[in-house]
Amino acid sequence: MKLNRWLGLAALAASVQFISAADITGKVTLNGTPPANPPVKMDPGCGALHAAGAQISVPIYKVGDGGALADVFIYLKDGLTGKTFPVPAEGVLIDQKGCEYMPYVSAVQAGQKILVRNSDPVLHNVHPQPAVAGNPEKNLAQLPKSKDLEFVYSNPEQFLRFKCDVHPWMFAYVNVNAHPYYAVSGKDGTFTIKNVPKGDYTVEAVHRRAGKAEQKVTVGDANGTANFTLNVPAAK
Ligand SMILES: [Cu+2]
Repeated sequence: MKLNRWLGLAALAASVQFISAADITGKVTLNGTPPANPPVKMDPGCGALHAAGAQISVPIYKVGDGGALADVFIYLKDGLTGKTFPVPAEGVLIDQKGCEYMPYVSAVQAGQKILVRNSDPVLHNVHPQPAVAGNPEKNLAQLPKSKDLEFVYSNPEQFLRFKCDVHPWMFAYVNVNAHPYYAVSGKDGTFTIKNVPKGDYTVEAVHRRAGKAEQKVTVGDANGTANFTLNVPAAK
């Protein structure tokens, strides 16, 4: 009886500790001047979906005021070993609009649905090209305004590339993460990783071209902070 009660209290304490959580917030800044994003020359069908004379480019570097860097994937690199997490039932949506993938960079939990929509009046061909073994490559035509396509990846993979075989400028990158503690930086470079359990972590920030950086963060009762500076790589 005594033992049972003790076990009960221990379990309660463990779950309380796990429930007790705070956010990790921060900002990513780019150091240096990045190369210009490559301009896109759309075909007439896609071009007609944009204002006349609109300048469209592949958004490799999205840099805001003071070097604020968007589309950086930030996640807890370690500190969660041995823990498992439920997969959200709701999927993450990528829309094809004006012959661009929106958003360009996103993130899901491994096993979570990625929904790809075609809001355009033209045919797209959705072609994910995973690089991690066990994540299947697919290649599916999608008629205008047809049903959303669904993709699921079981294995973590950063910047898993989706391309369109009809429109060679169309790319999207999805970060498939092992657990729910991640974020993608916004236009102002900021991010929030929500409800992180108390603990000591390594937080890593990764950009497709500007590389990565990491730092140690402790999450207690108060929110943790992690600001990152990434560097424009030296020209080759
Ligand atoms: Cu397309």
